[in-house]
Amino acid sequence: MADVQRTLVLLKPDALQRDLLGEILTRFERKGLKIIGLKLFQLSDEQLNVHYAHLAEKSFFADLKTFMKHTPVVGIVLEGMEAIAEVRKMIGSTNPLQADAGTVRADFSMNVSSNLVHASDSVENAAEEVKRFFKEEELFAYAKITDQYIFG
Ligand code: IDP
Ligand code: MG
Repeated sequence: MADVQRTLVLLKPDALQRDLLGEILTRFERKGLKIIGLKLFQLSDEQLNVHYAHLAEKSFFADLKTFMKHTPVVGIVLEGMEAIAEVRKMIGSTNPLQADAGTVRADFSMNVSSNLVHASDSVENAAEEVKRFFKEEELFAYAKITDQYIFG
């Protein structure tokens, strides 16, 4: 049985600068993923230290944090069946040059350090990341008349 899951997406400053916010959000909408949370906000150094803690020892860590603070980012919480793996599939591999055609990163980027989008990669990380960037009152559970067609 497929689980209904929530996952955290960030549209990075390069997506904002390149006017790709709507294009990327549209792909998730078309898939049938439900937008549970959505906002524009500025990332802090403290948030990035936690969010990218697994990369703290990398040579590109400082540049990554600077890049992520260039402009506000769009935070999105999406709900859907197996949403965590499905959204990772839709965004493609970390390095756009290795991402499959048809994914966001392959279709719109050629550079690992400006790969347009973040998405949670596990059940545990999704739960932590949703909490990291969204307050409880910023998340919405609601019915859509299309739920029966999308969720079965
Ligand atoms: P992910 O975004 O696909 O989950 P992670 O390994 O978690 O990939 O890396 C987080 C982000 O750090 C990447 O999306 C990318 O922006 C940046 N990054 C990862 N590897 C490199 C690299 O080798 N050079 C520059 N930036 C990198
Ligand atoms: Mg990651």
